[in-house]
Amino acid sequence: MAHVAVFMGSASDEDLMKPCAEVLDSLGIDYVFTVTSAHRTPERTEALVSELEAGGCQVFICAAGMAAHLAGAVAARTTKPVLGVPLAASPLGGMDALLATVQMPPGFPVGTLALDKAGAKNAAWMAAQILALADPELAARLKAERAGFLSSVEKAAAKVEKADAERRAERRAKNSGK
Ligand code: RP5
Repeated sequence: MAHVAVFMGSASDEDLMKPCAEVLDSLGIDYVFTVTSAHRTPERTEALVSELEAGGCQVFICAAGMAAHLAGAVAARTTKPVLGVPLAASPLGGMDALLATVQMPPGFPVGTLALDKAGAKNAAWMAAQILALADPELAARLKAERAGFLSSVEKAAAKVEKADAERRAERRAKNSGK
């Protein structure tokens, strides 16, 4: 059963949204990953929301560029949480999609993430955090992932500090020989 739906406005959005699927996979979350457009296929969008919601979908992630109304159109049809990922798909660099996604009228919120791949990843993390409210196993997995982030930063810090110490030692040796 898919707990999360990932909708994109166009197949041209797929590359930017693959990282979202990767995070969901890494957390063992079942999801649907598909294309549907607020403007070009409004009936398909409406039918997908109804079908997936009836099948147990808990969170909708919607990514689109340009006049990005997909997340808003989905939010109009469900009271499940809707997360929006604005994509930079026009000469306006994503500002168009950001404003279209974030500026929802009261009562129809879209939790808007960052642009492009960063937002794609965080939409998946946010969806996982929402699901984890009612899933203690997933909550434990999220905590473990956080521990992984901590250790990767610590490793990176140790590497940077070591390289810096070596460069300083080299400079000191050079300067003392002058
Ligand atoms: C939006 O328009 C899509 O989400 C995409 O980002 C952009 C361009 O779509 P295509 O013309 O490539 O289908 O609706």
